[in-house]
Amino acid sequence: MKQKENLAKKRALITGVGGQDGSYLAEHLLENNYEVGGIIRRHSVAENQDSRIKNVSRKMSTFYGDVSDIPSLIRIFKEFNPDEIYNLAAMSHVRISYDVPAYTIQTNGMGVLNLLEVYRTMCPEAKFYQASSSEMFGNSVDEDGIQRLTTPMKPVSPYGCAKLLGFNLVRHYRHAYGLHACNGILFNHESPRRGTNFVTNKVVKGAVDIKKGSQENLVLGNLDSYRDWGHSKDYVKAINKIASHHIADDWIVATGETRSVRNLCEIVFEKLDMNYEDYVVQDPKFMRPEELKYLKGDSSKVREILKWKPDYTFGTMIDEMIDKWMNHSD
Ligand code: F7E
Repeated sequence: MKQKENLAKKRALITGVGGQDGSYLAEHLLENNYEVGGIIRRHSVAENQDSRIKNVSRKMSTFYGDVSDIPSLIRIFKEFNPDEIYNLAAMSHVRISYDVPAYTIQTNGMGVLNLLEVYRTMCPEAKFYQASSSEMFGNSVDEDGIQRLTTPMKPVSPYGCAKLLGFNLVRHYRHAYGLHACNGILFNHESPRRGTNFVTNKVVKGAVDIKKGSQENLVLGNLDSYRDWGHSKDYVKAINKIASHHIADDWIVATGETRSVRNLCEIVFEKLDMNYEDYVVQDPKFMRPEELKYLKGDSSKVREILKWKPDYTFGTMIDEMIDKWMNHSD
């Protein structure tokens, strides 16, 4: 009987499984009776390689590989033979993409092409999910202050340009070859697992360290950009719904609420009984050559058709992140 159940299990392969979303997605899929394979990149600090998937690494298969290394993809596809492929591998930091533009295009753009080709030639019956990003919109926004699937995409960073290449390749492969290839355009999503060089976790960790007396101030860049911030744990549920839906399509996942980095600081410091104005200082080194100023997404399609809705609010997400750093010791 057990063997029968195992045979029926869907096999999901996740690139970027060691990241914030990859780790939550692996947990979500395991809870939903998937067999999970994850591609991890070699890291010189061995402990960092799989630190986010420590809880689940024994329940899944992991493979060394890279989306820019086609032989590695061929080897992994042969061995794992996926039914669903989730491409979450990326150089995910927008500010850093201006420093390493070619690497960013190579990984976030050409990497998608590599993966699509291996998918098309080795397992075209599988379903494919591409982690597309609200960064593709750049400073384009509809008159009512919302980004939708019809809003023109005019990226303002190497990261956004590379993601737009990946997005278009996925649409092209879907139309040209009849593949089940989908895009999820995800707006910003955070969690206690977010890297501390992204603004939410940088602000939360910094404020907690100031509260504990181990840091004097918090150095940030632009305080006046607006973001639509959700929780990664909610968003990976949408990712799974998008990939496994019977129609391959493009979707937006967002909360529909927007707030400034300044307001994020206000809220986090207030929760810790402090005033951000006493501690936050700005340094041009954290500014971007071209800033994406405002994001607020229309996710009505994923809510109506796939019945997705987030469980976290902005407040409960920030509380969870504060808790992590309050109880953290180095
Ligand atoms: O910046 C401002 C910064 O780095 C948010 C990635 O997941 O979401 C993310 O990209 C805002 C920007 O995220 C600092 O200028 C101010 O306006 O947290 P972030 P992001 O660039 O929006 C999209 C959807 C993705 O796809 C990406 O992969 O905060 N900001 N001061 C700062 N940002 C950082 N990182 N550090 C600062 O000190």
